[in-house]
Amino acid sequence: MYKLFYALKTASMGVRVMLEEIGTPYELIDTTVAMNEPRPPEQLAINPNGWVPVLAWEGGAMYECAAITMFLCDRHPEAGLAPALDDPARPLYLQTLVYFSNAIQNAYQLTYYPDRFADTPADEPSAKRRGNRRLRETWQVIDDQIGDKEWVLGERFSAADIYLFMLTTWLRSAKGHPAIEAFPNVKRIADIVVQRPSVRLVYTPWIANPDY
Ligand SMILES: N[C@@H](CCC(=O)N[C@@H](CS)C(=O)NCC(=O)O)C(=O)O
Repeated sequence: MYKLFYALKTASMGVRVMLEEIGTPYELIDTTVAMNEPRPPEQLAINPNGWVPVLAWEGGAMYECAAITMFLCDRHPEAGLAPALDDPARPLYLQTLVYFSNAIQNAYQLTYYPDRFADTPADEPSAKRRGNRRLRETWQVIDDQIGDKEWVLGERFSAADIYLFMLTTWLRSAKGHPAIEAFPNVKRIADIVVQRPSVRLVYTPWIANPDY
C-alpha cells in the first residue's frame, strides 16, 4: 500500500493519477503547501524541504515528482506507462520527464515562489517576470518537440502525457503566464488526457473551475 502526501493544486495530483492508472491501493495523507503552515513530521522526515509529492511504501520512501514517476512506472511495468529499458522511446521519455522537472517546473517556481529566487522583496517582481518569459521559452520547446505527434513519445500514451497535463493545470493568466492556446500541440494532448477516467477523478476540482 502506497502512502502519498497530498495537497490540491500540486504535483502530488499527478502522482495520484499514476497510482490510479496503475490500479494499486494507496492512501492519501493530507498536507499543505501554505508557507506559514506546518507539515506533518512524517513528511519532513522523508523530505526536509517540506514540499510534495512525497511517496512512502513498505520498505521505502522518496520525493521528487519526476523520480517518483519513473520509479512507479518501473515498479509496475504491467501498467504500460513507460517504455522498457531497451525501447527506442526510452531516452525521449527520460529526457522529457527531467526537462519537465528542471526546466518547466523551475520556471513555474519563479512565478509561484519568487522569494526563493530574489535577494530582496523588491527584486521579486523581476523574478516573476523572468519566470513568465521562461515559461514561454520552455513550453515552446516542448510544443515544438511534440510537433504533429499524437503523444509526447509518438504513437503511444505514457506517463509523460500525464505529467504534461499536470503541468498545464498550473497555467494562470492572473499570474501573467502564457495561455495554453499559445502551445497548440501541448493543448491537443492535454485535451485528450483530461478525458481519462483517472484524470477526471483526481482533477474534479480543477475541471469544475480551472482557477480553483
Ligand atoms: N522538484 C520538486 C518540486 C515540488 C514542488 O515544488 N512542490 C510544490 C507544489 S507543486 C510544493 O510542495 N510547494 C510548497 C513548498 O515548496 O513549500 C518536485 O518536482 O517534486
